[in-house]
Amino acid sequence: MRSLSVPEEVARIAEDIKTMRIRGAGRIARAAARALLVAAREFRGDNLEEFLDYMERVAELLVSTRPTAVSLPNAVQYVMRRLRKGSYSSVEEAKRAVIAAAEEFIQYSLQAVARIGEIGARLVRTGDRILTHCNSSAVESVLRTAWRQGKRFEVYATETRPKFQGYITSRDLAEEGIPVTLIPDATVLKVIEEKRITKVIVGADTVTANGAVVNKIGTSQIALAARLHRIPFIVATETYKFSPYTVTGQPVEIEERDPREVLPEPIPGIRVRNPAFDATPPEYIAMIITERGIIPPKSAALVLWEVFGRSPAEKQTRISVEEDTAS
Ligand code: RUB
Repeated sequence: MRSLSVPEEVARIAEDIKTMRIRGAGRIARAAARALLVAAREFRGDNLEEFLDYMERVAELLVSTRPTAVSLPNAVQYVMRRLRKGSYSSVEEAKRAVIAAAEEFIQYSLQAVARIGEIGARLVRTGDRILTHCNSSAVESVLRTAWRQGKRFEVYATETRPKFQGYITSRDLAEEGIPVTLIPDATVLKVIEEKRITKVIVGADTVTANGAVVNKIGTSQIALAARLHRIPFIVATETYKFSPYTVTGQPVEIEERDPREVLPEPIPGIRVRNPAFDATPPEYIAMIITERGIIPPKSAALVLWEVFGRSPAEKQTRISVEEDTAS
């Protein structure tokens, strides 16, 4: 473990991603790009080698904050690849490359979420009863766009234990005027049966090369319930959540979070498991809405080819952070 001094805002972003004050795969990616931008902007010195080494270490720090959402390393690699590929005569020039790439990524990401909204809204019909899980900006974009187009439907949002992101979804949708019902996670099958849910739409943290979707824990159970009742299970996700690492067979690491999120006070003799994500196999997924269009999950490899080309997935190492407000 090597330690690293970074500007306060960079340390705060890293900490906020770790502690989930910044959460959701898209937001995490944009925050990481922003952190690289700030790190570059605030770098003091004129030694190019030092700057390049420093940026690599900031990149490693950011990637080590949460393991599952591939949007994080993809955002970081997007910026860092630009830096690595260029040839610079000064630190200022190299800084400009980082800043431009980070701004470009953030802009692309925001536009992608809006585009997913437009494309996904075409699938929403008046009279739909849509079930969603956790809190996804991409899903919210679909629902908000459809609602603003005048379609009238209702949403069932799971609480999403143990961190209750379903409350964020419920509040956001209610603010838009969309009728929303908050339900405990364990009621999904009953609600699907009783309320005759017409579609499930969820977001993604990672899409693998074979079209499996890694999303908030509980997603795969909902997919099973949807399959049982022949309801389309739909995923809304930006293409930077497709994982180039899985092309070479690297498994997706499922984050195991603090047991205290489940059981705040330990009880002797009781063990707690708290995996934060699970994988839904492609067979259970009707379609994936991306900013480039709607694809069947089996076409995930084609998206990866189109978005990432042949570039080999680079492995990141972990380092610890030391806040240095003076830098
Ligand atoms: C969030 C989660 C979301 C995806 C997609 O998990 O699983 O469904 O990240 O979200 P956590 P978005 O709260 O643990 O980060 O569409 O906003 O990227």
